[in-house]
Order: sequence, then structure tokens, then C-alpha cells
Amino acid sequence: MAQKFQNYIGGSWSDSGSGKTFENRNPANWEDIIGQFPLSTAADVNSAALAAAKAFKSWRLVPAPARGEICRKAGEIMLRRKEEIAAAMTREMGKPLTETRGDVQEGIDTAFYCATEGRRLFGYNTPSELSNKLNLSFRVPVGVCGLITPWNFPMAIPTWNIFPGLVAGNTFVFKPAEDTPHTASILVEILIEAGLPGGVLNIVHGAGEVVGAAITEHPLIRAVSFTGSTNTGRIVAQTCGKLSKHVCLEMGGKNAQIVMPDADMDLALNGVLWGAFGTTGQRCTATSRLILHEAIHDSFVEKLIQRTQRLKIGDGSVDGTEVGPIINEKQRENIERYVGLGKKEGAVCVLGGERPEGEAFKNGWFYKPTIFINVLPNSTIAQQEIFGPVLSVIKCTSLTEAIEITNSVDYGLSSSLYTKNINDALLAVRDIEVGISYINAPTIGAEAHMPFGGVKSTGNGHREGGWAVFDFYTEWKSVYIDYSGHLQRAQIDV
Ligand code: UN1
Repeated sequence: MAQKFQNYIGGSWSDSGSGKTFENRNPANWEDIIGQFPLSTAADVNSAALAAAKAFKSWRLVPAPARGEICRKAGEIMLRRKEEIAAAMTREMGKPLTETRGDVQEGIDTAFYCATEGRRLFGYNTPSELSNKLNLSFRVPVGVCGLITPWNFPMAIPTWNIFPGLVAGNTFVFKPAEDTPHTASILVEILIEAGLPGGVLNIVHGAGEVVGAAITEHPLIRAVSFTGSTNTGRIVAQTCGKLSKHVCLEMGGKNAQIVMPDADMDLALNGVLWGAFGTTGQRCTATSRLILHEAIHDSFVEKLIQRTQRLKIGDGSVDGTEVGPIINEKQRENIERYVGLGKKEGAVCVLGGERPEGEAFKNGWFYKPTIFINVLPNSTIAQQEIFGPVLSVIKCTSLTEAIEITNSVDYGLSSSLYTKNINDALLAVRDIEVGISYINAPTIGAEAHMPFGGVKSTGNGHREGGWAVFDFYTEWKSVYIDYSGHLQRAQIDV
């Protein structure tokens, strides 16, 4: 009998009013059922929003350093439970334990970073244009926030939002991805143990079209943070726009790694293997295009094929696995559709392009690391986000052309350039249109205390992570204190 999990609303665990549940299965072995989770309704979201609005009244008055202290305690609990959380995460979303440990570590880093931000949350003071008048501006919480998160970073992405949001004084209605509800439940347990009062963080499990939509539409929810596909993000933005809500969108990517002839080739090779096939390519920051200078193209591709062939595909909980399963059948079919399109458009599939065969793979959603060469920059597989282990290799003749190709997509999340030429490196950092630019490092590897996000269709101008996320989770309040004792008129009595 599979374990039964519940929502957490207003400080207590409860079933959905619908009485219905959904199953969560291990993508490396679909016969392994992790649990039954509530298939919630708009009425459940309403209860959560009411609880969060009630809790906001007192939570906003708790001093920010004390709110930060709860994050610190949560970070310590995560550190203590790191192995167990990583194992639960691998079981429900498939990436190898080395990677899920990193995902939990990103949550721990965010906890400790946010804990100290509780003592800063800097505002500005400026001189007044009038005498005997004090001008201050400081940050205040937004109110009840809705959080809709994806399955590929089940601890890192929720904590990037929840910890800074809490430190800033907000309360939450949190809907995790249907594929990773267990890790999200563990995060809630941790915050309860760390002393978070009831109603401050509410979790409502269920489908995006029902629970996500109800969060976006609920009048008490003042801000919505969404990480996921560009199509869904645009729907979220439209609804939030109509209702004058804050909205932070973190959507797709089509990230490129450029390799110039003067680069350290082994370094570049290790970079693309990790960037393209780490997390089985299921990252917004995954390397999905490799732009090679013609002088090194053929030799690099040859070594790349050899090294990729050696990557160990399998169950992420088994030591030595480098490439775990795809998250679910629907996503695997989507990858297959793109591989078919690539072939149809004339690119040459030199590796993979199929499901692995054998006993070890028969009950999992596995797919082989796949490499296409002769890919045209404007073809479908070079333009659209695939979210799988599919790498498109494009040939270029100069850095200028490589930058043009990099910029020729709708997205702008991360980029990577391998070169030893400092001038080329700085030129690329200046001209590549992305939110995160790496030199001599792959397109993945963002750190918790740096702003995270992208330009163009990747985002809507906000950033998660670091100090920048506080711009989303706070409003500015400007305060003027006149101690002159007489009426002073700004712009007039100057
Ligand atoms: C994502 O790609 O969905 O930079 C998030 C990285 C991670 C976070 C990625 N630290 O790859």
C-alpha cells in the first residue's frame, strides 16, 4: 500500500476536499510507487490563501532577523537530513545522487544566505530637498505569494523563493510539480520543525491547470512566482497582468557552448559533457547547442562521441550512474518527436537517438544521450527547447559568427565560451544576450548568492537568487518625516 501524503494548510495536514489523489512513481522503475498525493481543487487553494492572509497579519510584524533565524534552523535540518532528502529526490525525479545532493546543498546555501539577509534587507536614505525633513525608503513584504515550481530542481528552486520570501515577511501558497511532491513535502516538514508558524507556508498538491490556475487567479494572492515552460508562463503572466499582480517568470532556455581553436580542449569537452548530459539535459540551463570553430570541429566531435558513449545510463540511486531517466513518458515522447524532426530537417544523428535496451532499462523512462551534427542554426532542434539529452552541434568560422548564432534564438538564459583569449572572452560577455554568462565553464553551475534568470523569452525582468530576489518579494515604502513644525511644500518652497 503506497504511503498517503496530504496538503498542509493553516498549520495542519489535510486531504483535498475532492477526496481524490494522484500517484507519484519512480522514473527509473515505474513499478515503484512513492505515494498518493491529494488531487486538490480551487476550493483547497482558497482555504490556503485565506490561511496565508490570516498568518500574514502577524508574520509581517516578526522582526526580519527572527524570520531569518527560522531559515538558518531549516538549513541546519537540511544539512542533517541531506542524504535522506537526496535519496528521496533521486527516487522521485531520477537524477543521480551526486546531483540530488547538490540540489539539497543549493537549498542549504540559500537558507544560510537568507538567514543573514534578515539582518540587512537594505533600504536607502536620501537628503530631502527641504530643511528639517528626513527621507527614508525601505522594503516591506508584498503579502500572500503564490509559488509554482518545476520538478528538475525540487529543492533548489522552491527554496530560492520560499526562504527569501519568508525573510522579507511574506506568506505562501505553494504548488510543487506533480512529479516531485515528495521532496516538497519534506521541505514543509523541515520548516515546521524549524519553528515556522502555521499558515505562513501552505502546500497544495495537484495539477497545474487546476491548482496553478487557481493560485494565479486568487484575489488574495498578490504575487506569483512561476518556473516552467514558456507557454504556461505566458498564461500565468496574462492572468497576473489583468489582476495587477507581481509576477516573476523563469522559463525556457536554449543555451550554447562556444569552443574556439585556442581553448583547452579537454576542459571544453568535460564542460559540454556535464552541461549537455548532466540531469539528462533536463535543466533550463542545459547546454543544448555546441558551436564549434571549424578549425577544431571534426577532432572535437570525434572525442565528444567517444566520451559520450562511455557515459553510464541507469538508475540514479546506483553508484556510478551519470545519466538518469527522463522524468516521464510524455517528456520522453516529446524528445523523440524532436529527434525525428532533427533527422527530417537534415541534421545527422551521430550518437543515440533511441531508447537503451536491456533488462536494466525496461521499467524506466530512459533515453540515450544524443548528438546531432550538421545542424543549421535556424532549424527546429537548434531553436526550440527540448529538455532532454539532445545536443545540436553547429559549425562556425569566427567568434563574431558564433555570437550571432548564440543570439539567434528566442531565449537568453545562460551561455558558455571556451577560449584563452581575454579579449574574446570579454567581448562575448558583453555581446551575448543572456542573464548568466560563463567563461571556461559550462552553461550550468549557478550559485545561490548570485542573481539567476534570463533575458528575452526566458524571463520577464526579475531575478531569483542572491540579493536580486528581494526586489521581487518586497515593495518599496518611501517615508518623509517633517520636523520643521511648519508646512513645507515640495517643488514649491525650494
Ligand atoms: C535550472 O536549470 O533549472 O545552474 C536551474 C544550475 C543550477 C540551477 C539550475 N544551480 O545549473
